[in-house]
Amino acid sequence: MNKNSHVNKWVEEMAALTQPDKIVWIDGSEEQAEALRQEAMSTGEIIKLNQDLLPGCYLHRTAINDVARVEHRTFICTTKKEDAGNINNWMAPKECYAKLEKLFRGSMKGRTMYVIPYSMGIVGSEFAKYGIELTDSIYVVLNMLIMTRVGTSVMEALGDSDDYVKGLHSKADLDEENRYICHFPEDNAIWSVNSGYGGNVLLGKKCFALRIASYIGRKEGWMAEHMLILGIEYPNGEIKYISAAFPSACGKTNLAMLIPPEVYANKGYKVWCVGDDIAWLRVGKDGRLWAMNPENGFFGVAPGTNEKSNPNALATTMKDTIFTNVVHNLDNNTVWWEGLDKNPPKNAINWKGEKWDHADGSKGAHPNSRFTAKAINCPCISSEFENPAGVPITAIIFGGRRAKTAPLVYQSTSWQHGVFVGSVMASETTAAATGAVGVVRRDPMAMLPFAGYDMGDYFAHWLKMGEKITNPPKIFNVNWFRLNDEGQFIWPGFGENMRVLMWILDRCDGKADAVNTPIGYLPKAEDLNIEGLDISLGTIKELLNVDKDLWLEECKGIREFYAHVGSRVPKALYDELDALEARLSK
Ligand code: GTP
Ligand code: SPV
Ligand code: MN
Repeated sequence: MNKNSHVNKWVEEMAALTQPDKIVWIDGSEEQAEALRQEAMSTGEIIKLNQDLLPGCYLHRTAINDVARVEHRTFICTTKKEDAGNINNWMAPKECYAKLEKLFRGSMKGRTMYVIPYSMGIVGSEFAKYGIELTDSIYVVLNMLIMTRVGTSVMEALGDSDDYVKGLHSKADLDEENRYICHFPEDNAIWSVNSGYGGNVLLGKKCFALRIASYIGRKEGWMAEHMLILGIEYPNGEIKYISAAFPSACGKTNLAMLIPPEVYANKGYKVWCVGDDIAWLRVGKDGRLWAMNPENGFFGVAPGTNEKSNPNALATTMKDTIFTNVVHNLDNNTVWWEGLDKNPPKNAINWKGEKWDHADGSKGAHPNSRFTAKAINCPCISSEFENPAGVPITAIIFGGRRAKTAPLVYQSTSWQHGVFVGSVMASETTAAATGAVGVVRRDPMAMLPFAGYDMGDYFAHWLKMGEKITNPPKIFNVNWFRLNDEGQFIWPGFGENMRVLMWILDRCDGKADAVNTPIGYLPKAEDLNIEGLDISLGTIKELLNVDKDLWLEECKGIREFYAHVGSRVPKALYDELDALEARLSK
């Protein structure tokens, strides 16, 4: 089917290892996709949902021990251990290949190997990067068809080149004890075995577009970040773009698709989504930082998505969507999840495939259940979504889930200080990865599980990028998740977050005032627009409170974290830490 001898040779080698019964090349056509859906339905791998209510939509359930990314089984395999750094799990490439070859040997016997040529970015464009994923899972094929640009056009764009990411995936027997997600940045290769869950197996996403791409980006002078990209349109038609890095399940999809509250909507403000999870950022000829979304769809968290919190995401999932690990409503053959509405279905199957009665108090959908939906089906998709150059970024936002400590918003005082703010981010863990939920951990730039090389070098790369951007975005930090003493969220969040974004853009425009505090610039409480909100000025002051003792404690934690990251943490960041501590101690 193709003329690229590098690709043919590699596919042959991998087939010799995994021994599939047959090999099928994915061409990107609807006919082929439909035939695969039919096959997956016949085996129960996917269930066709009510086509009147949810046209083109299907339900899939993963194995119950395979519902999230497995960070402890994710490896960066560089020749030198130092290059992977202290934060990443490391194995020597030779050792890792040998170990995984045993698991892959014959793993596709009796199965089909699908060859998926895909592009991250617009096929044929300057910044696009190509990958080929070999997989024995139709579910993976169907998801990749939504999440990336797939098919014959990618092979044409690749031509005779061997510059593509070689991804090998097999479900094998889904053995948790032998589950490995391994990256070989020096070989442009990813091997994933014994999982069938999203981030572990849709190799274009976290594995390529973040881990491998961050490694390539460092060499080539650009950045691959765990960031949403959104545009805010002013009543005069001008659009300003923001990118924001929050850890997994901390609100990127929600912010990227936000609906302006009435105070802004009535004046003609609009919000456009360019991306909800990953941004590739480059310095443009104009000296600004430009961001593009390499993906073609959304792999979004289902629970909590509803008509009020994120109507745009909900609308996006009304057609051509694969739902994973949600509740199956047997009465009308649709889906449900916690937080969709207050009417859990009576006649239902839970994410484990069992008859489910919500009255027993158990969750029907897995907390990390997801929808895979096409970006073009999103009502607020940006007109720049398909622009290969991306969009110019005015502000970068970092944020996480912090019950106390971090205020609603603050601004860094320089690029270097902003990089410091990003590097010390911390957040409570969520269901997006296996392990304990709700534990505060450092998650620099929301990249802790995704940097493809040493974290200290990664910080240095951020600082170096700052030197190249003559007109850099301003850097901010937000926290939508502050809790009161009763454990409730103080800030209403979701669409109301636009009020904070407007202060941020006003700051970038030199239009808003600020208070200079030890941690950075904070809004004056009166300067946040709370018109139409049932919230007092006193509450805003509480949200903006900076507790010096908590922050001094924080500094200790940061010092420990930097020590753990290791010797490559740039001195400039230690200078920032010393200066912060000095300001707090005054
Ligand atoms: P990944 O896809 O894992 O990278 O997650 P994400 O960062 O895109 O997070 P998402 O927008 O899917 O939100 C995750 C959860 O946080 C959902 O249950 C949301 O309902 C909830 N959430 C999002 N934004 C807010 C907010 O502003 N306030 C509160 N309280 N919850 C929010
Ligand atoms: C995340 O966990 O940050 C996700 C979902 O966006 S996954 O694709 O599983 O990584
Ligand atoms: Mn994510």
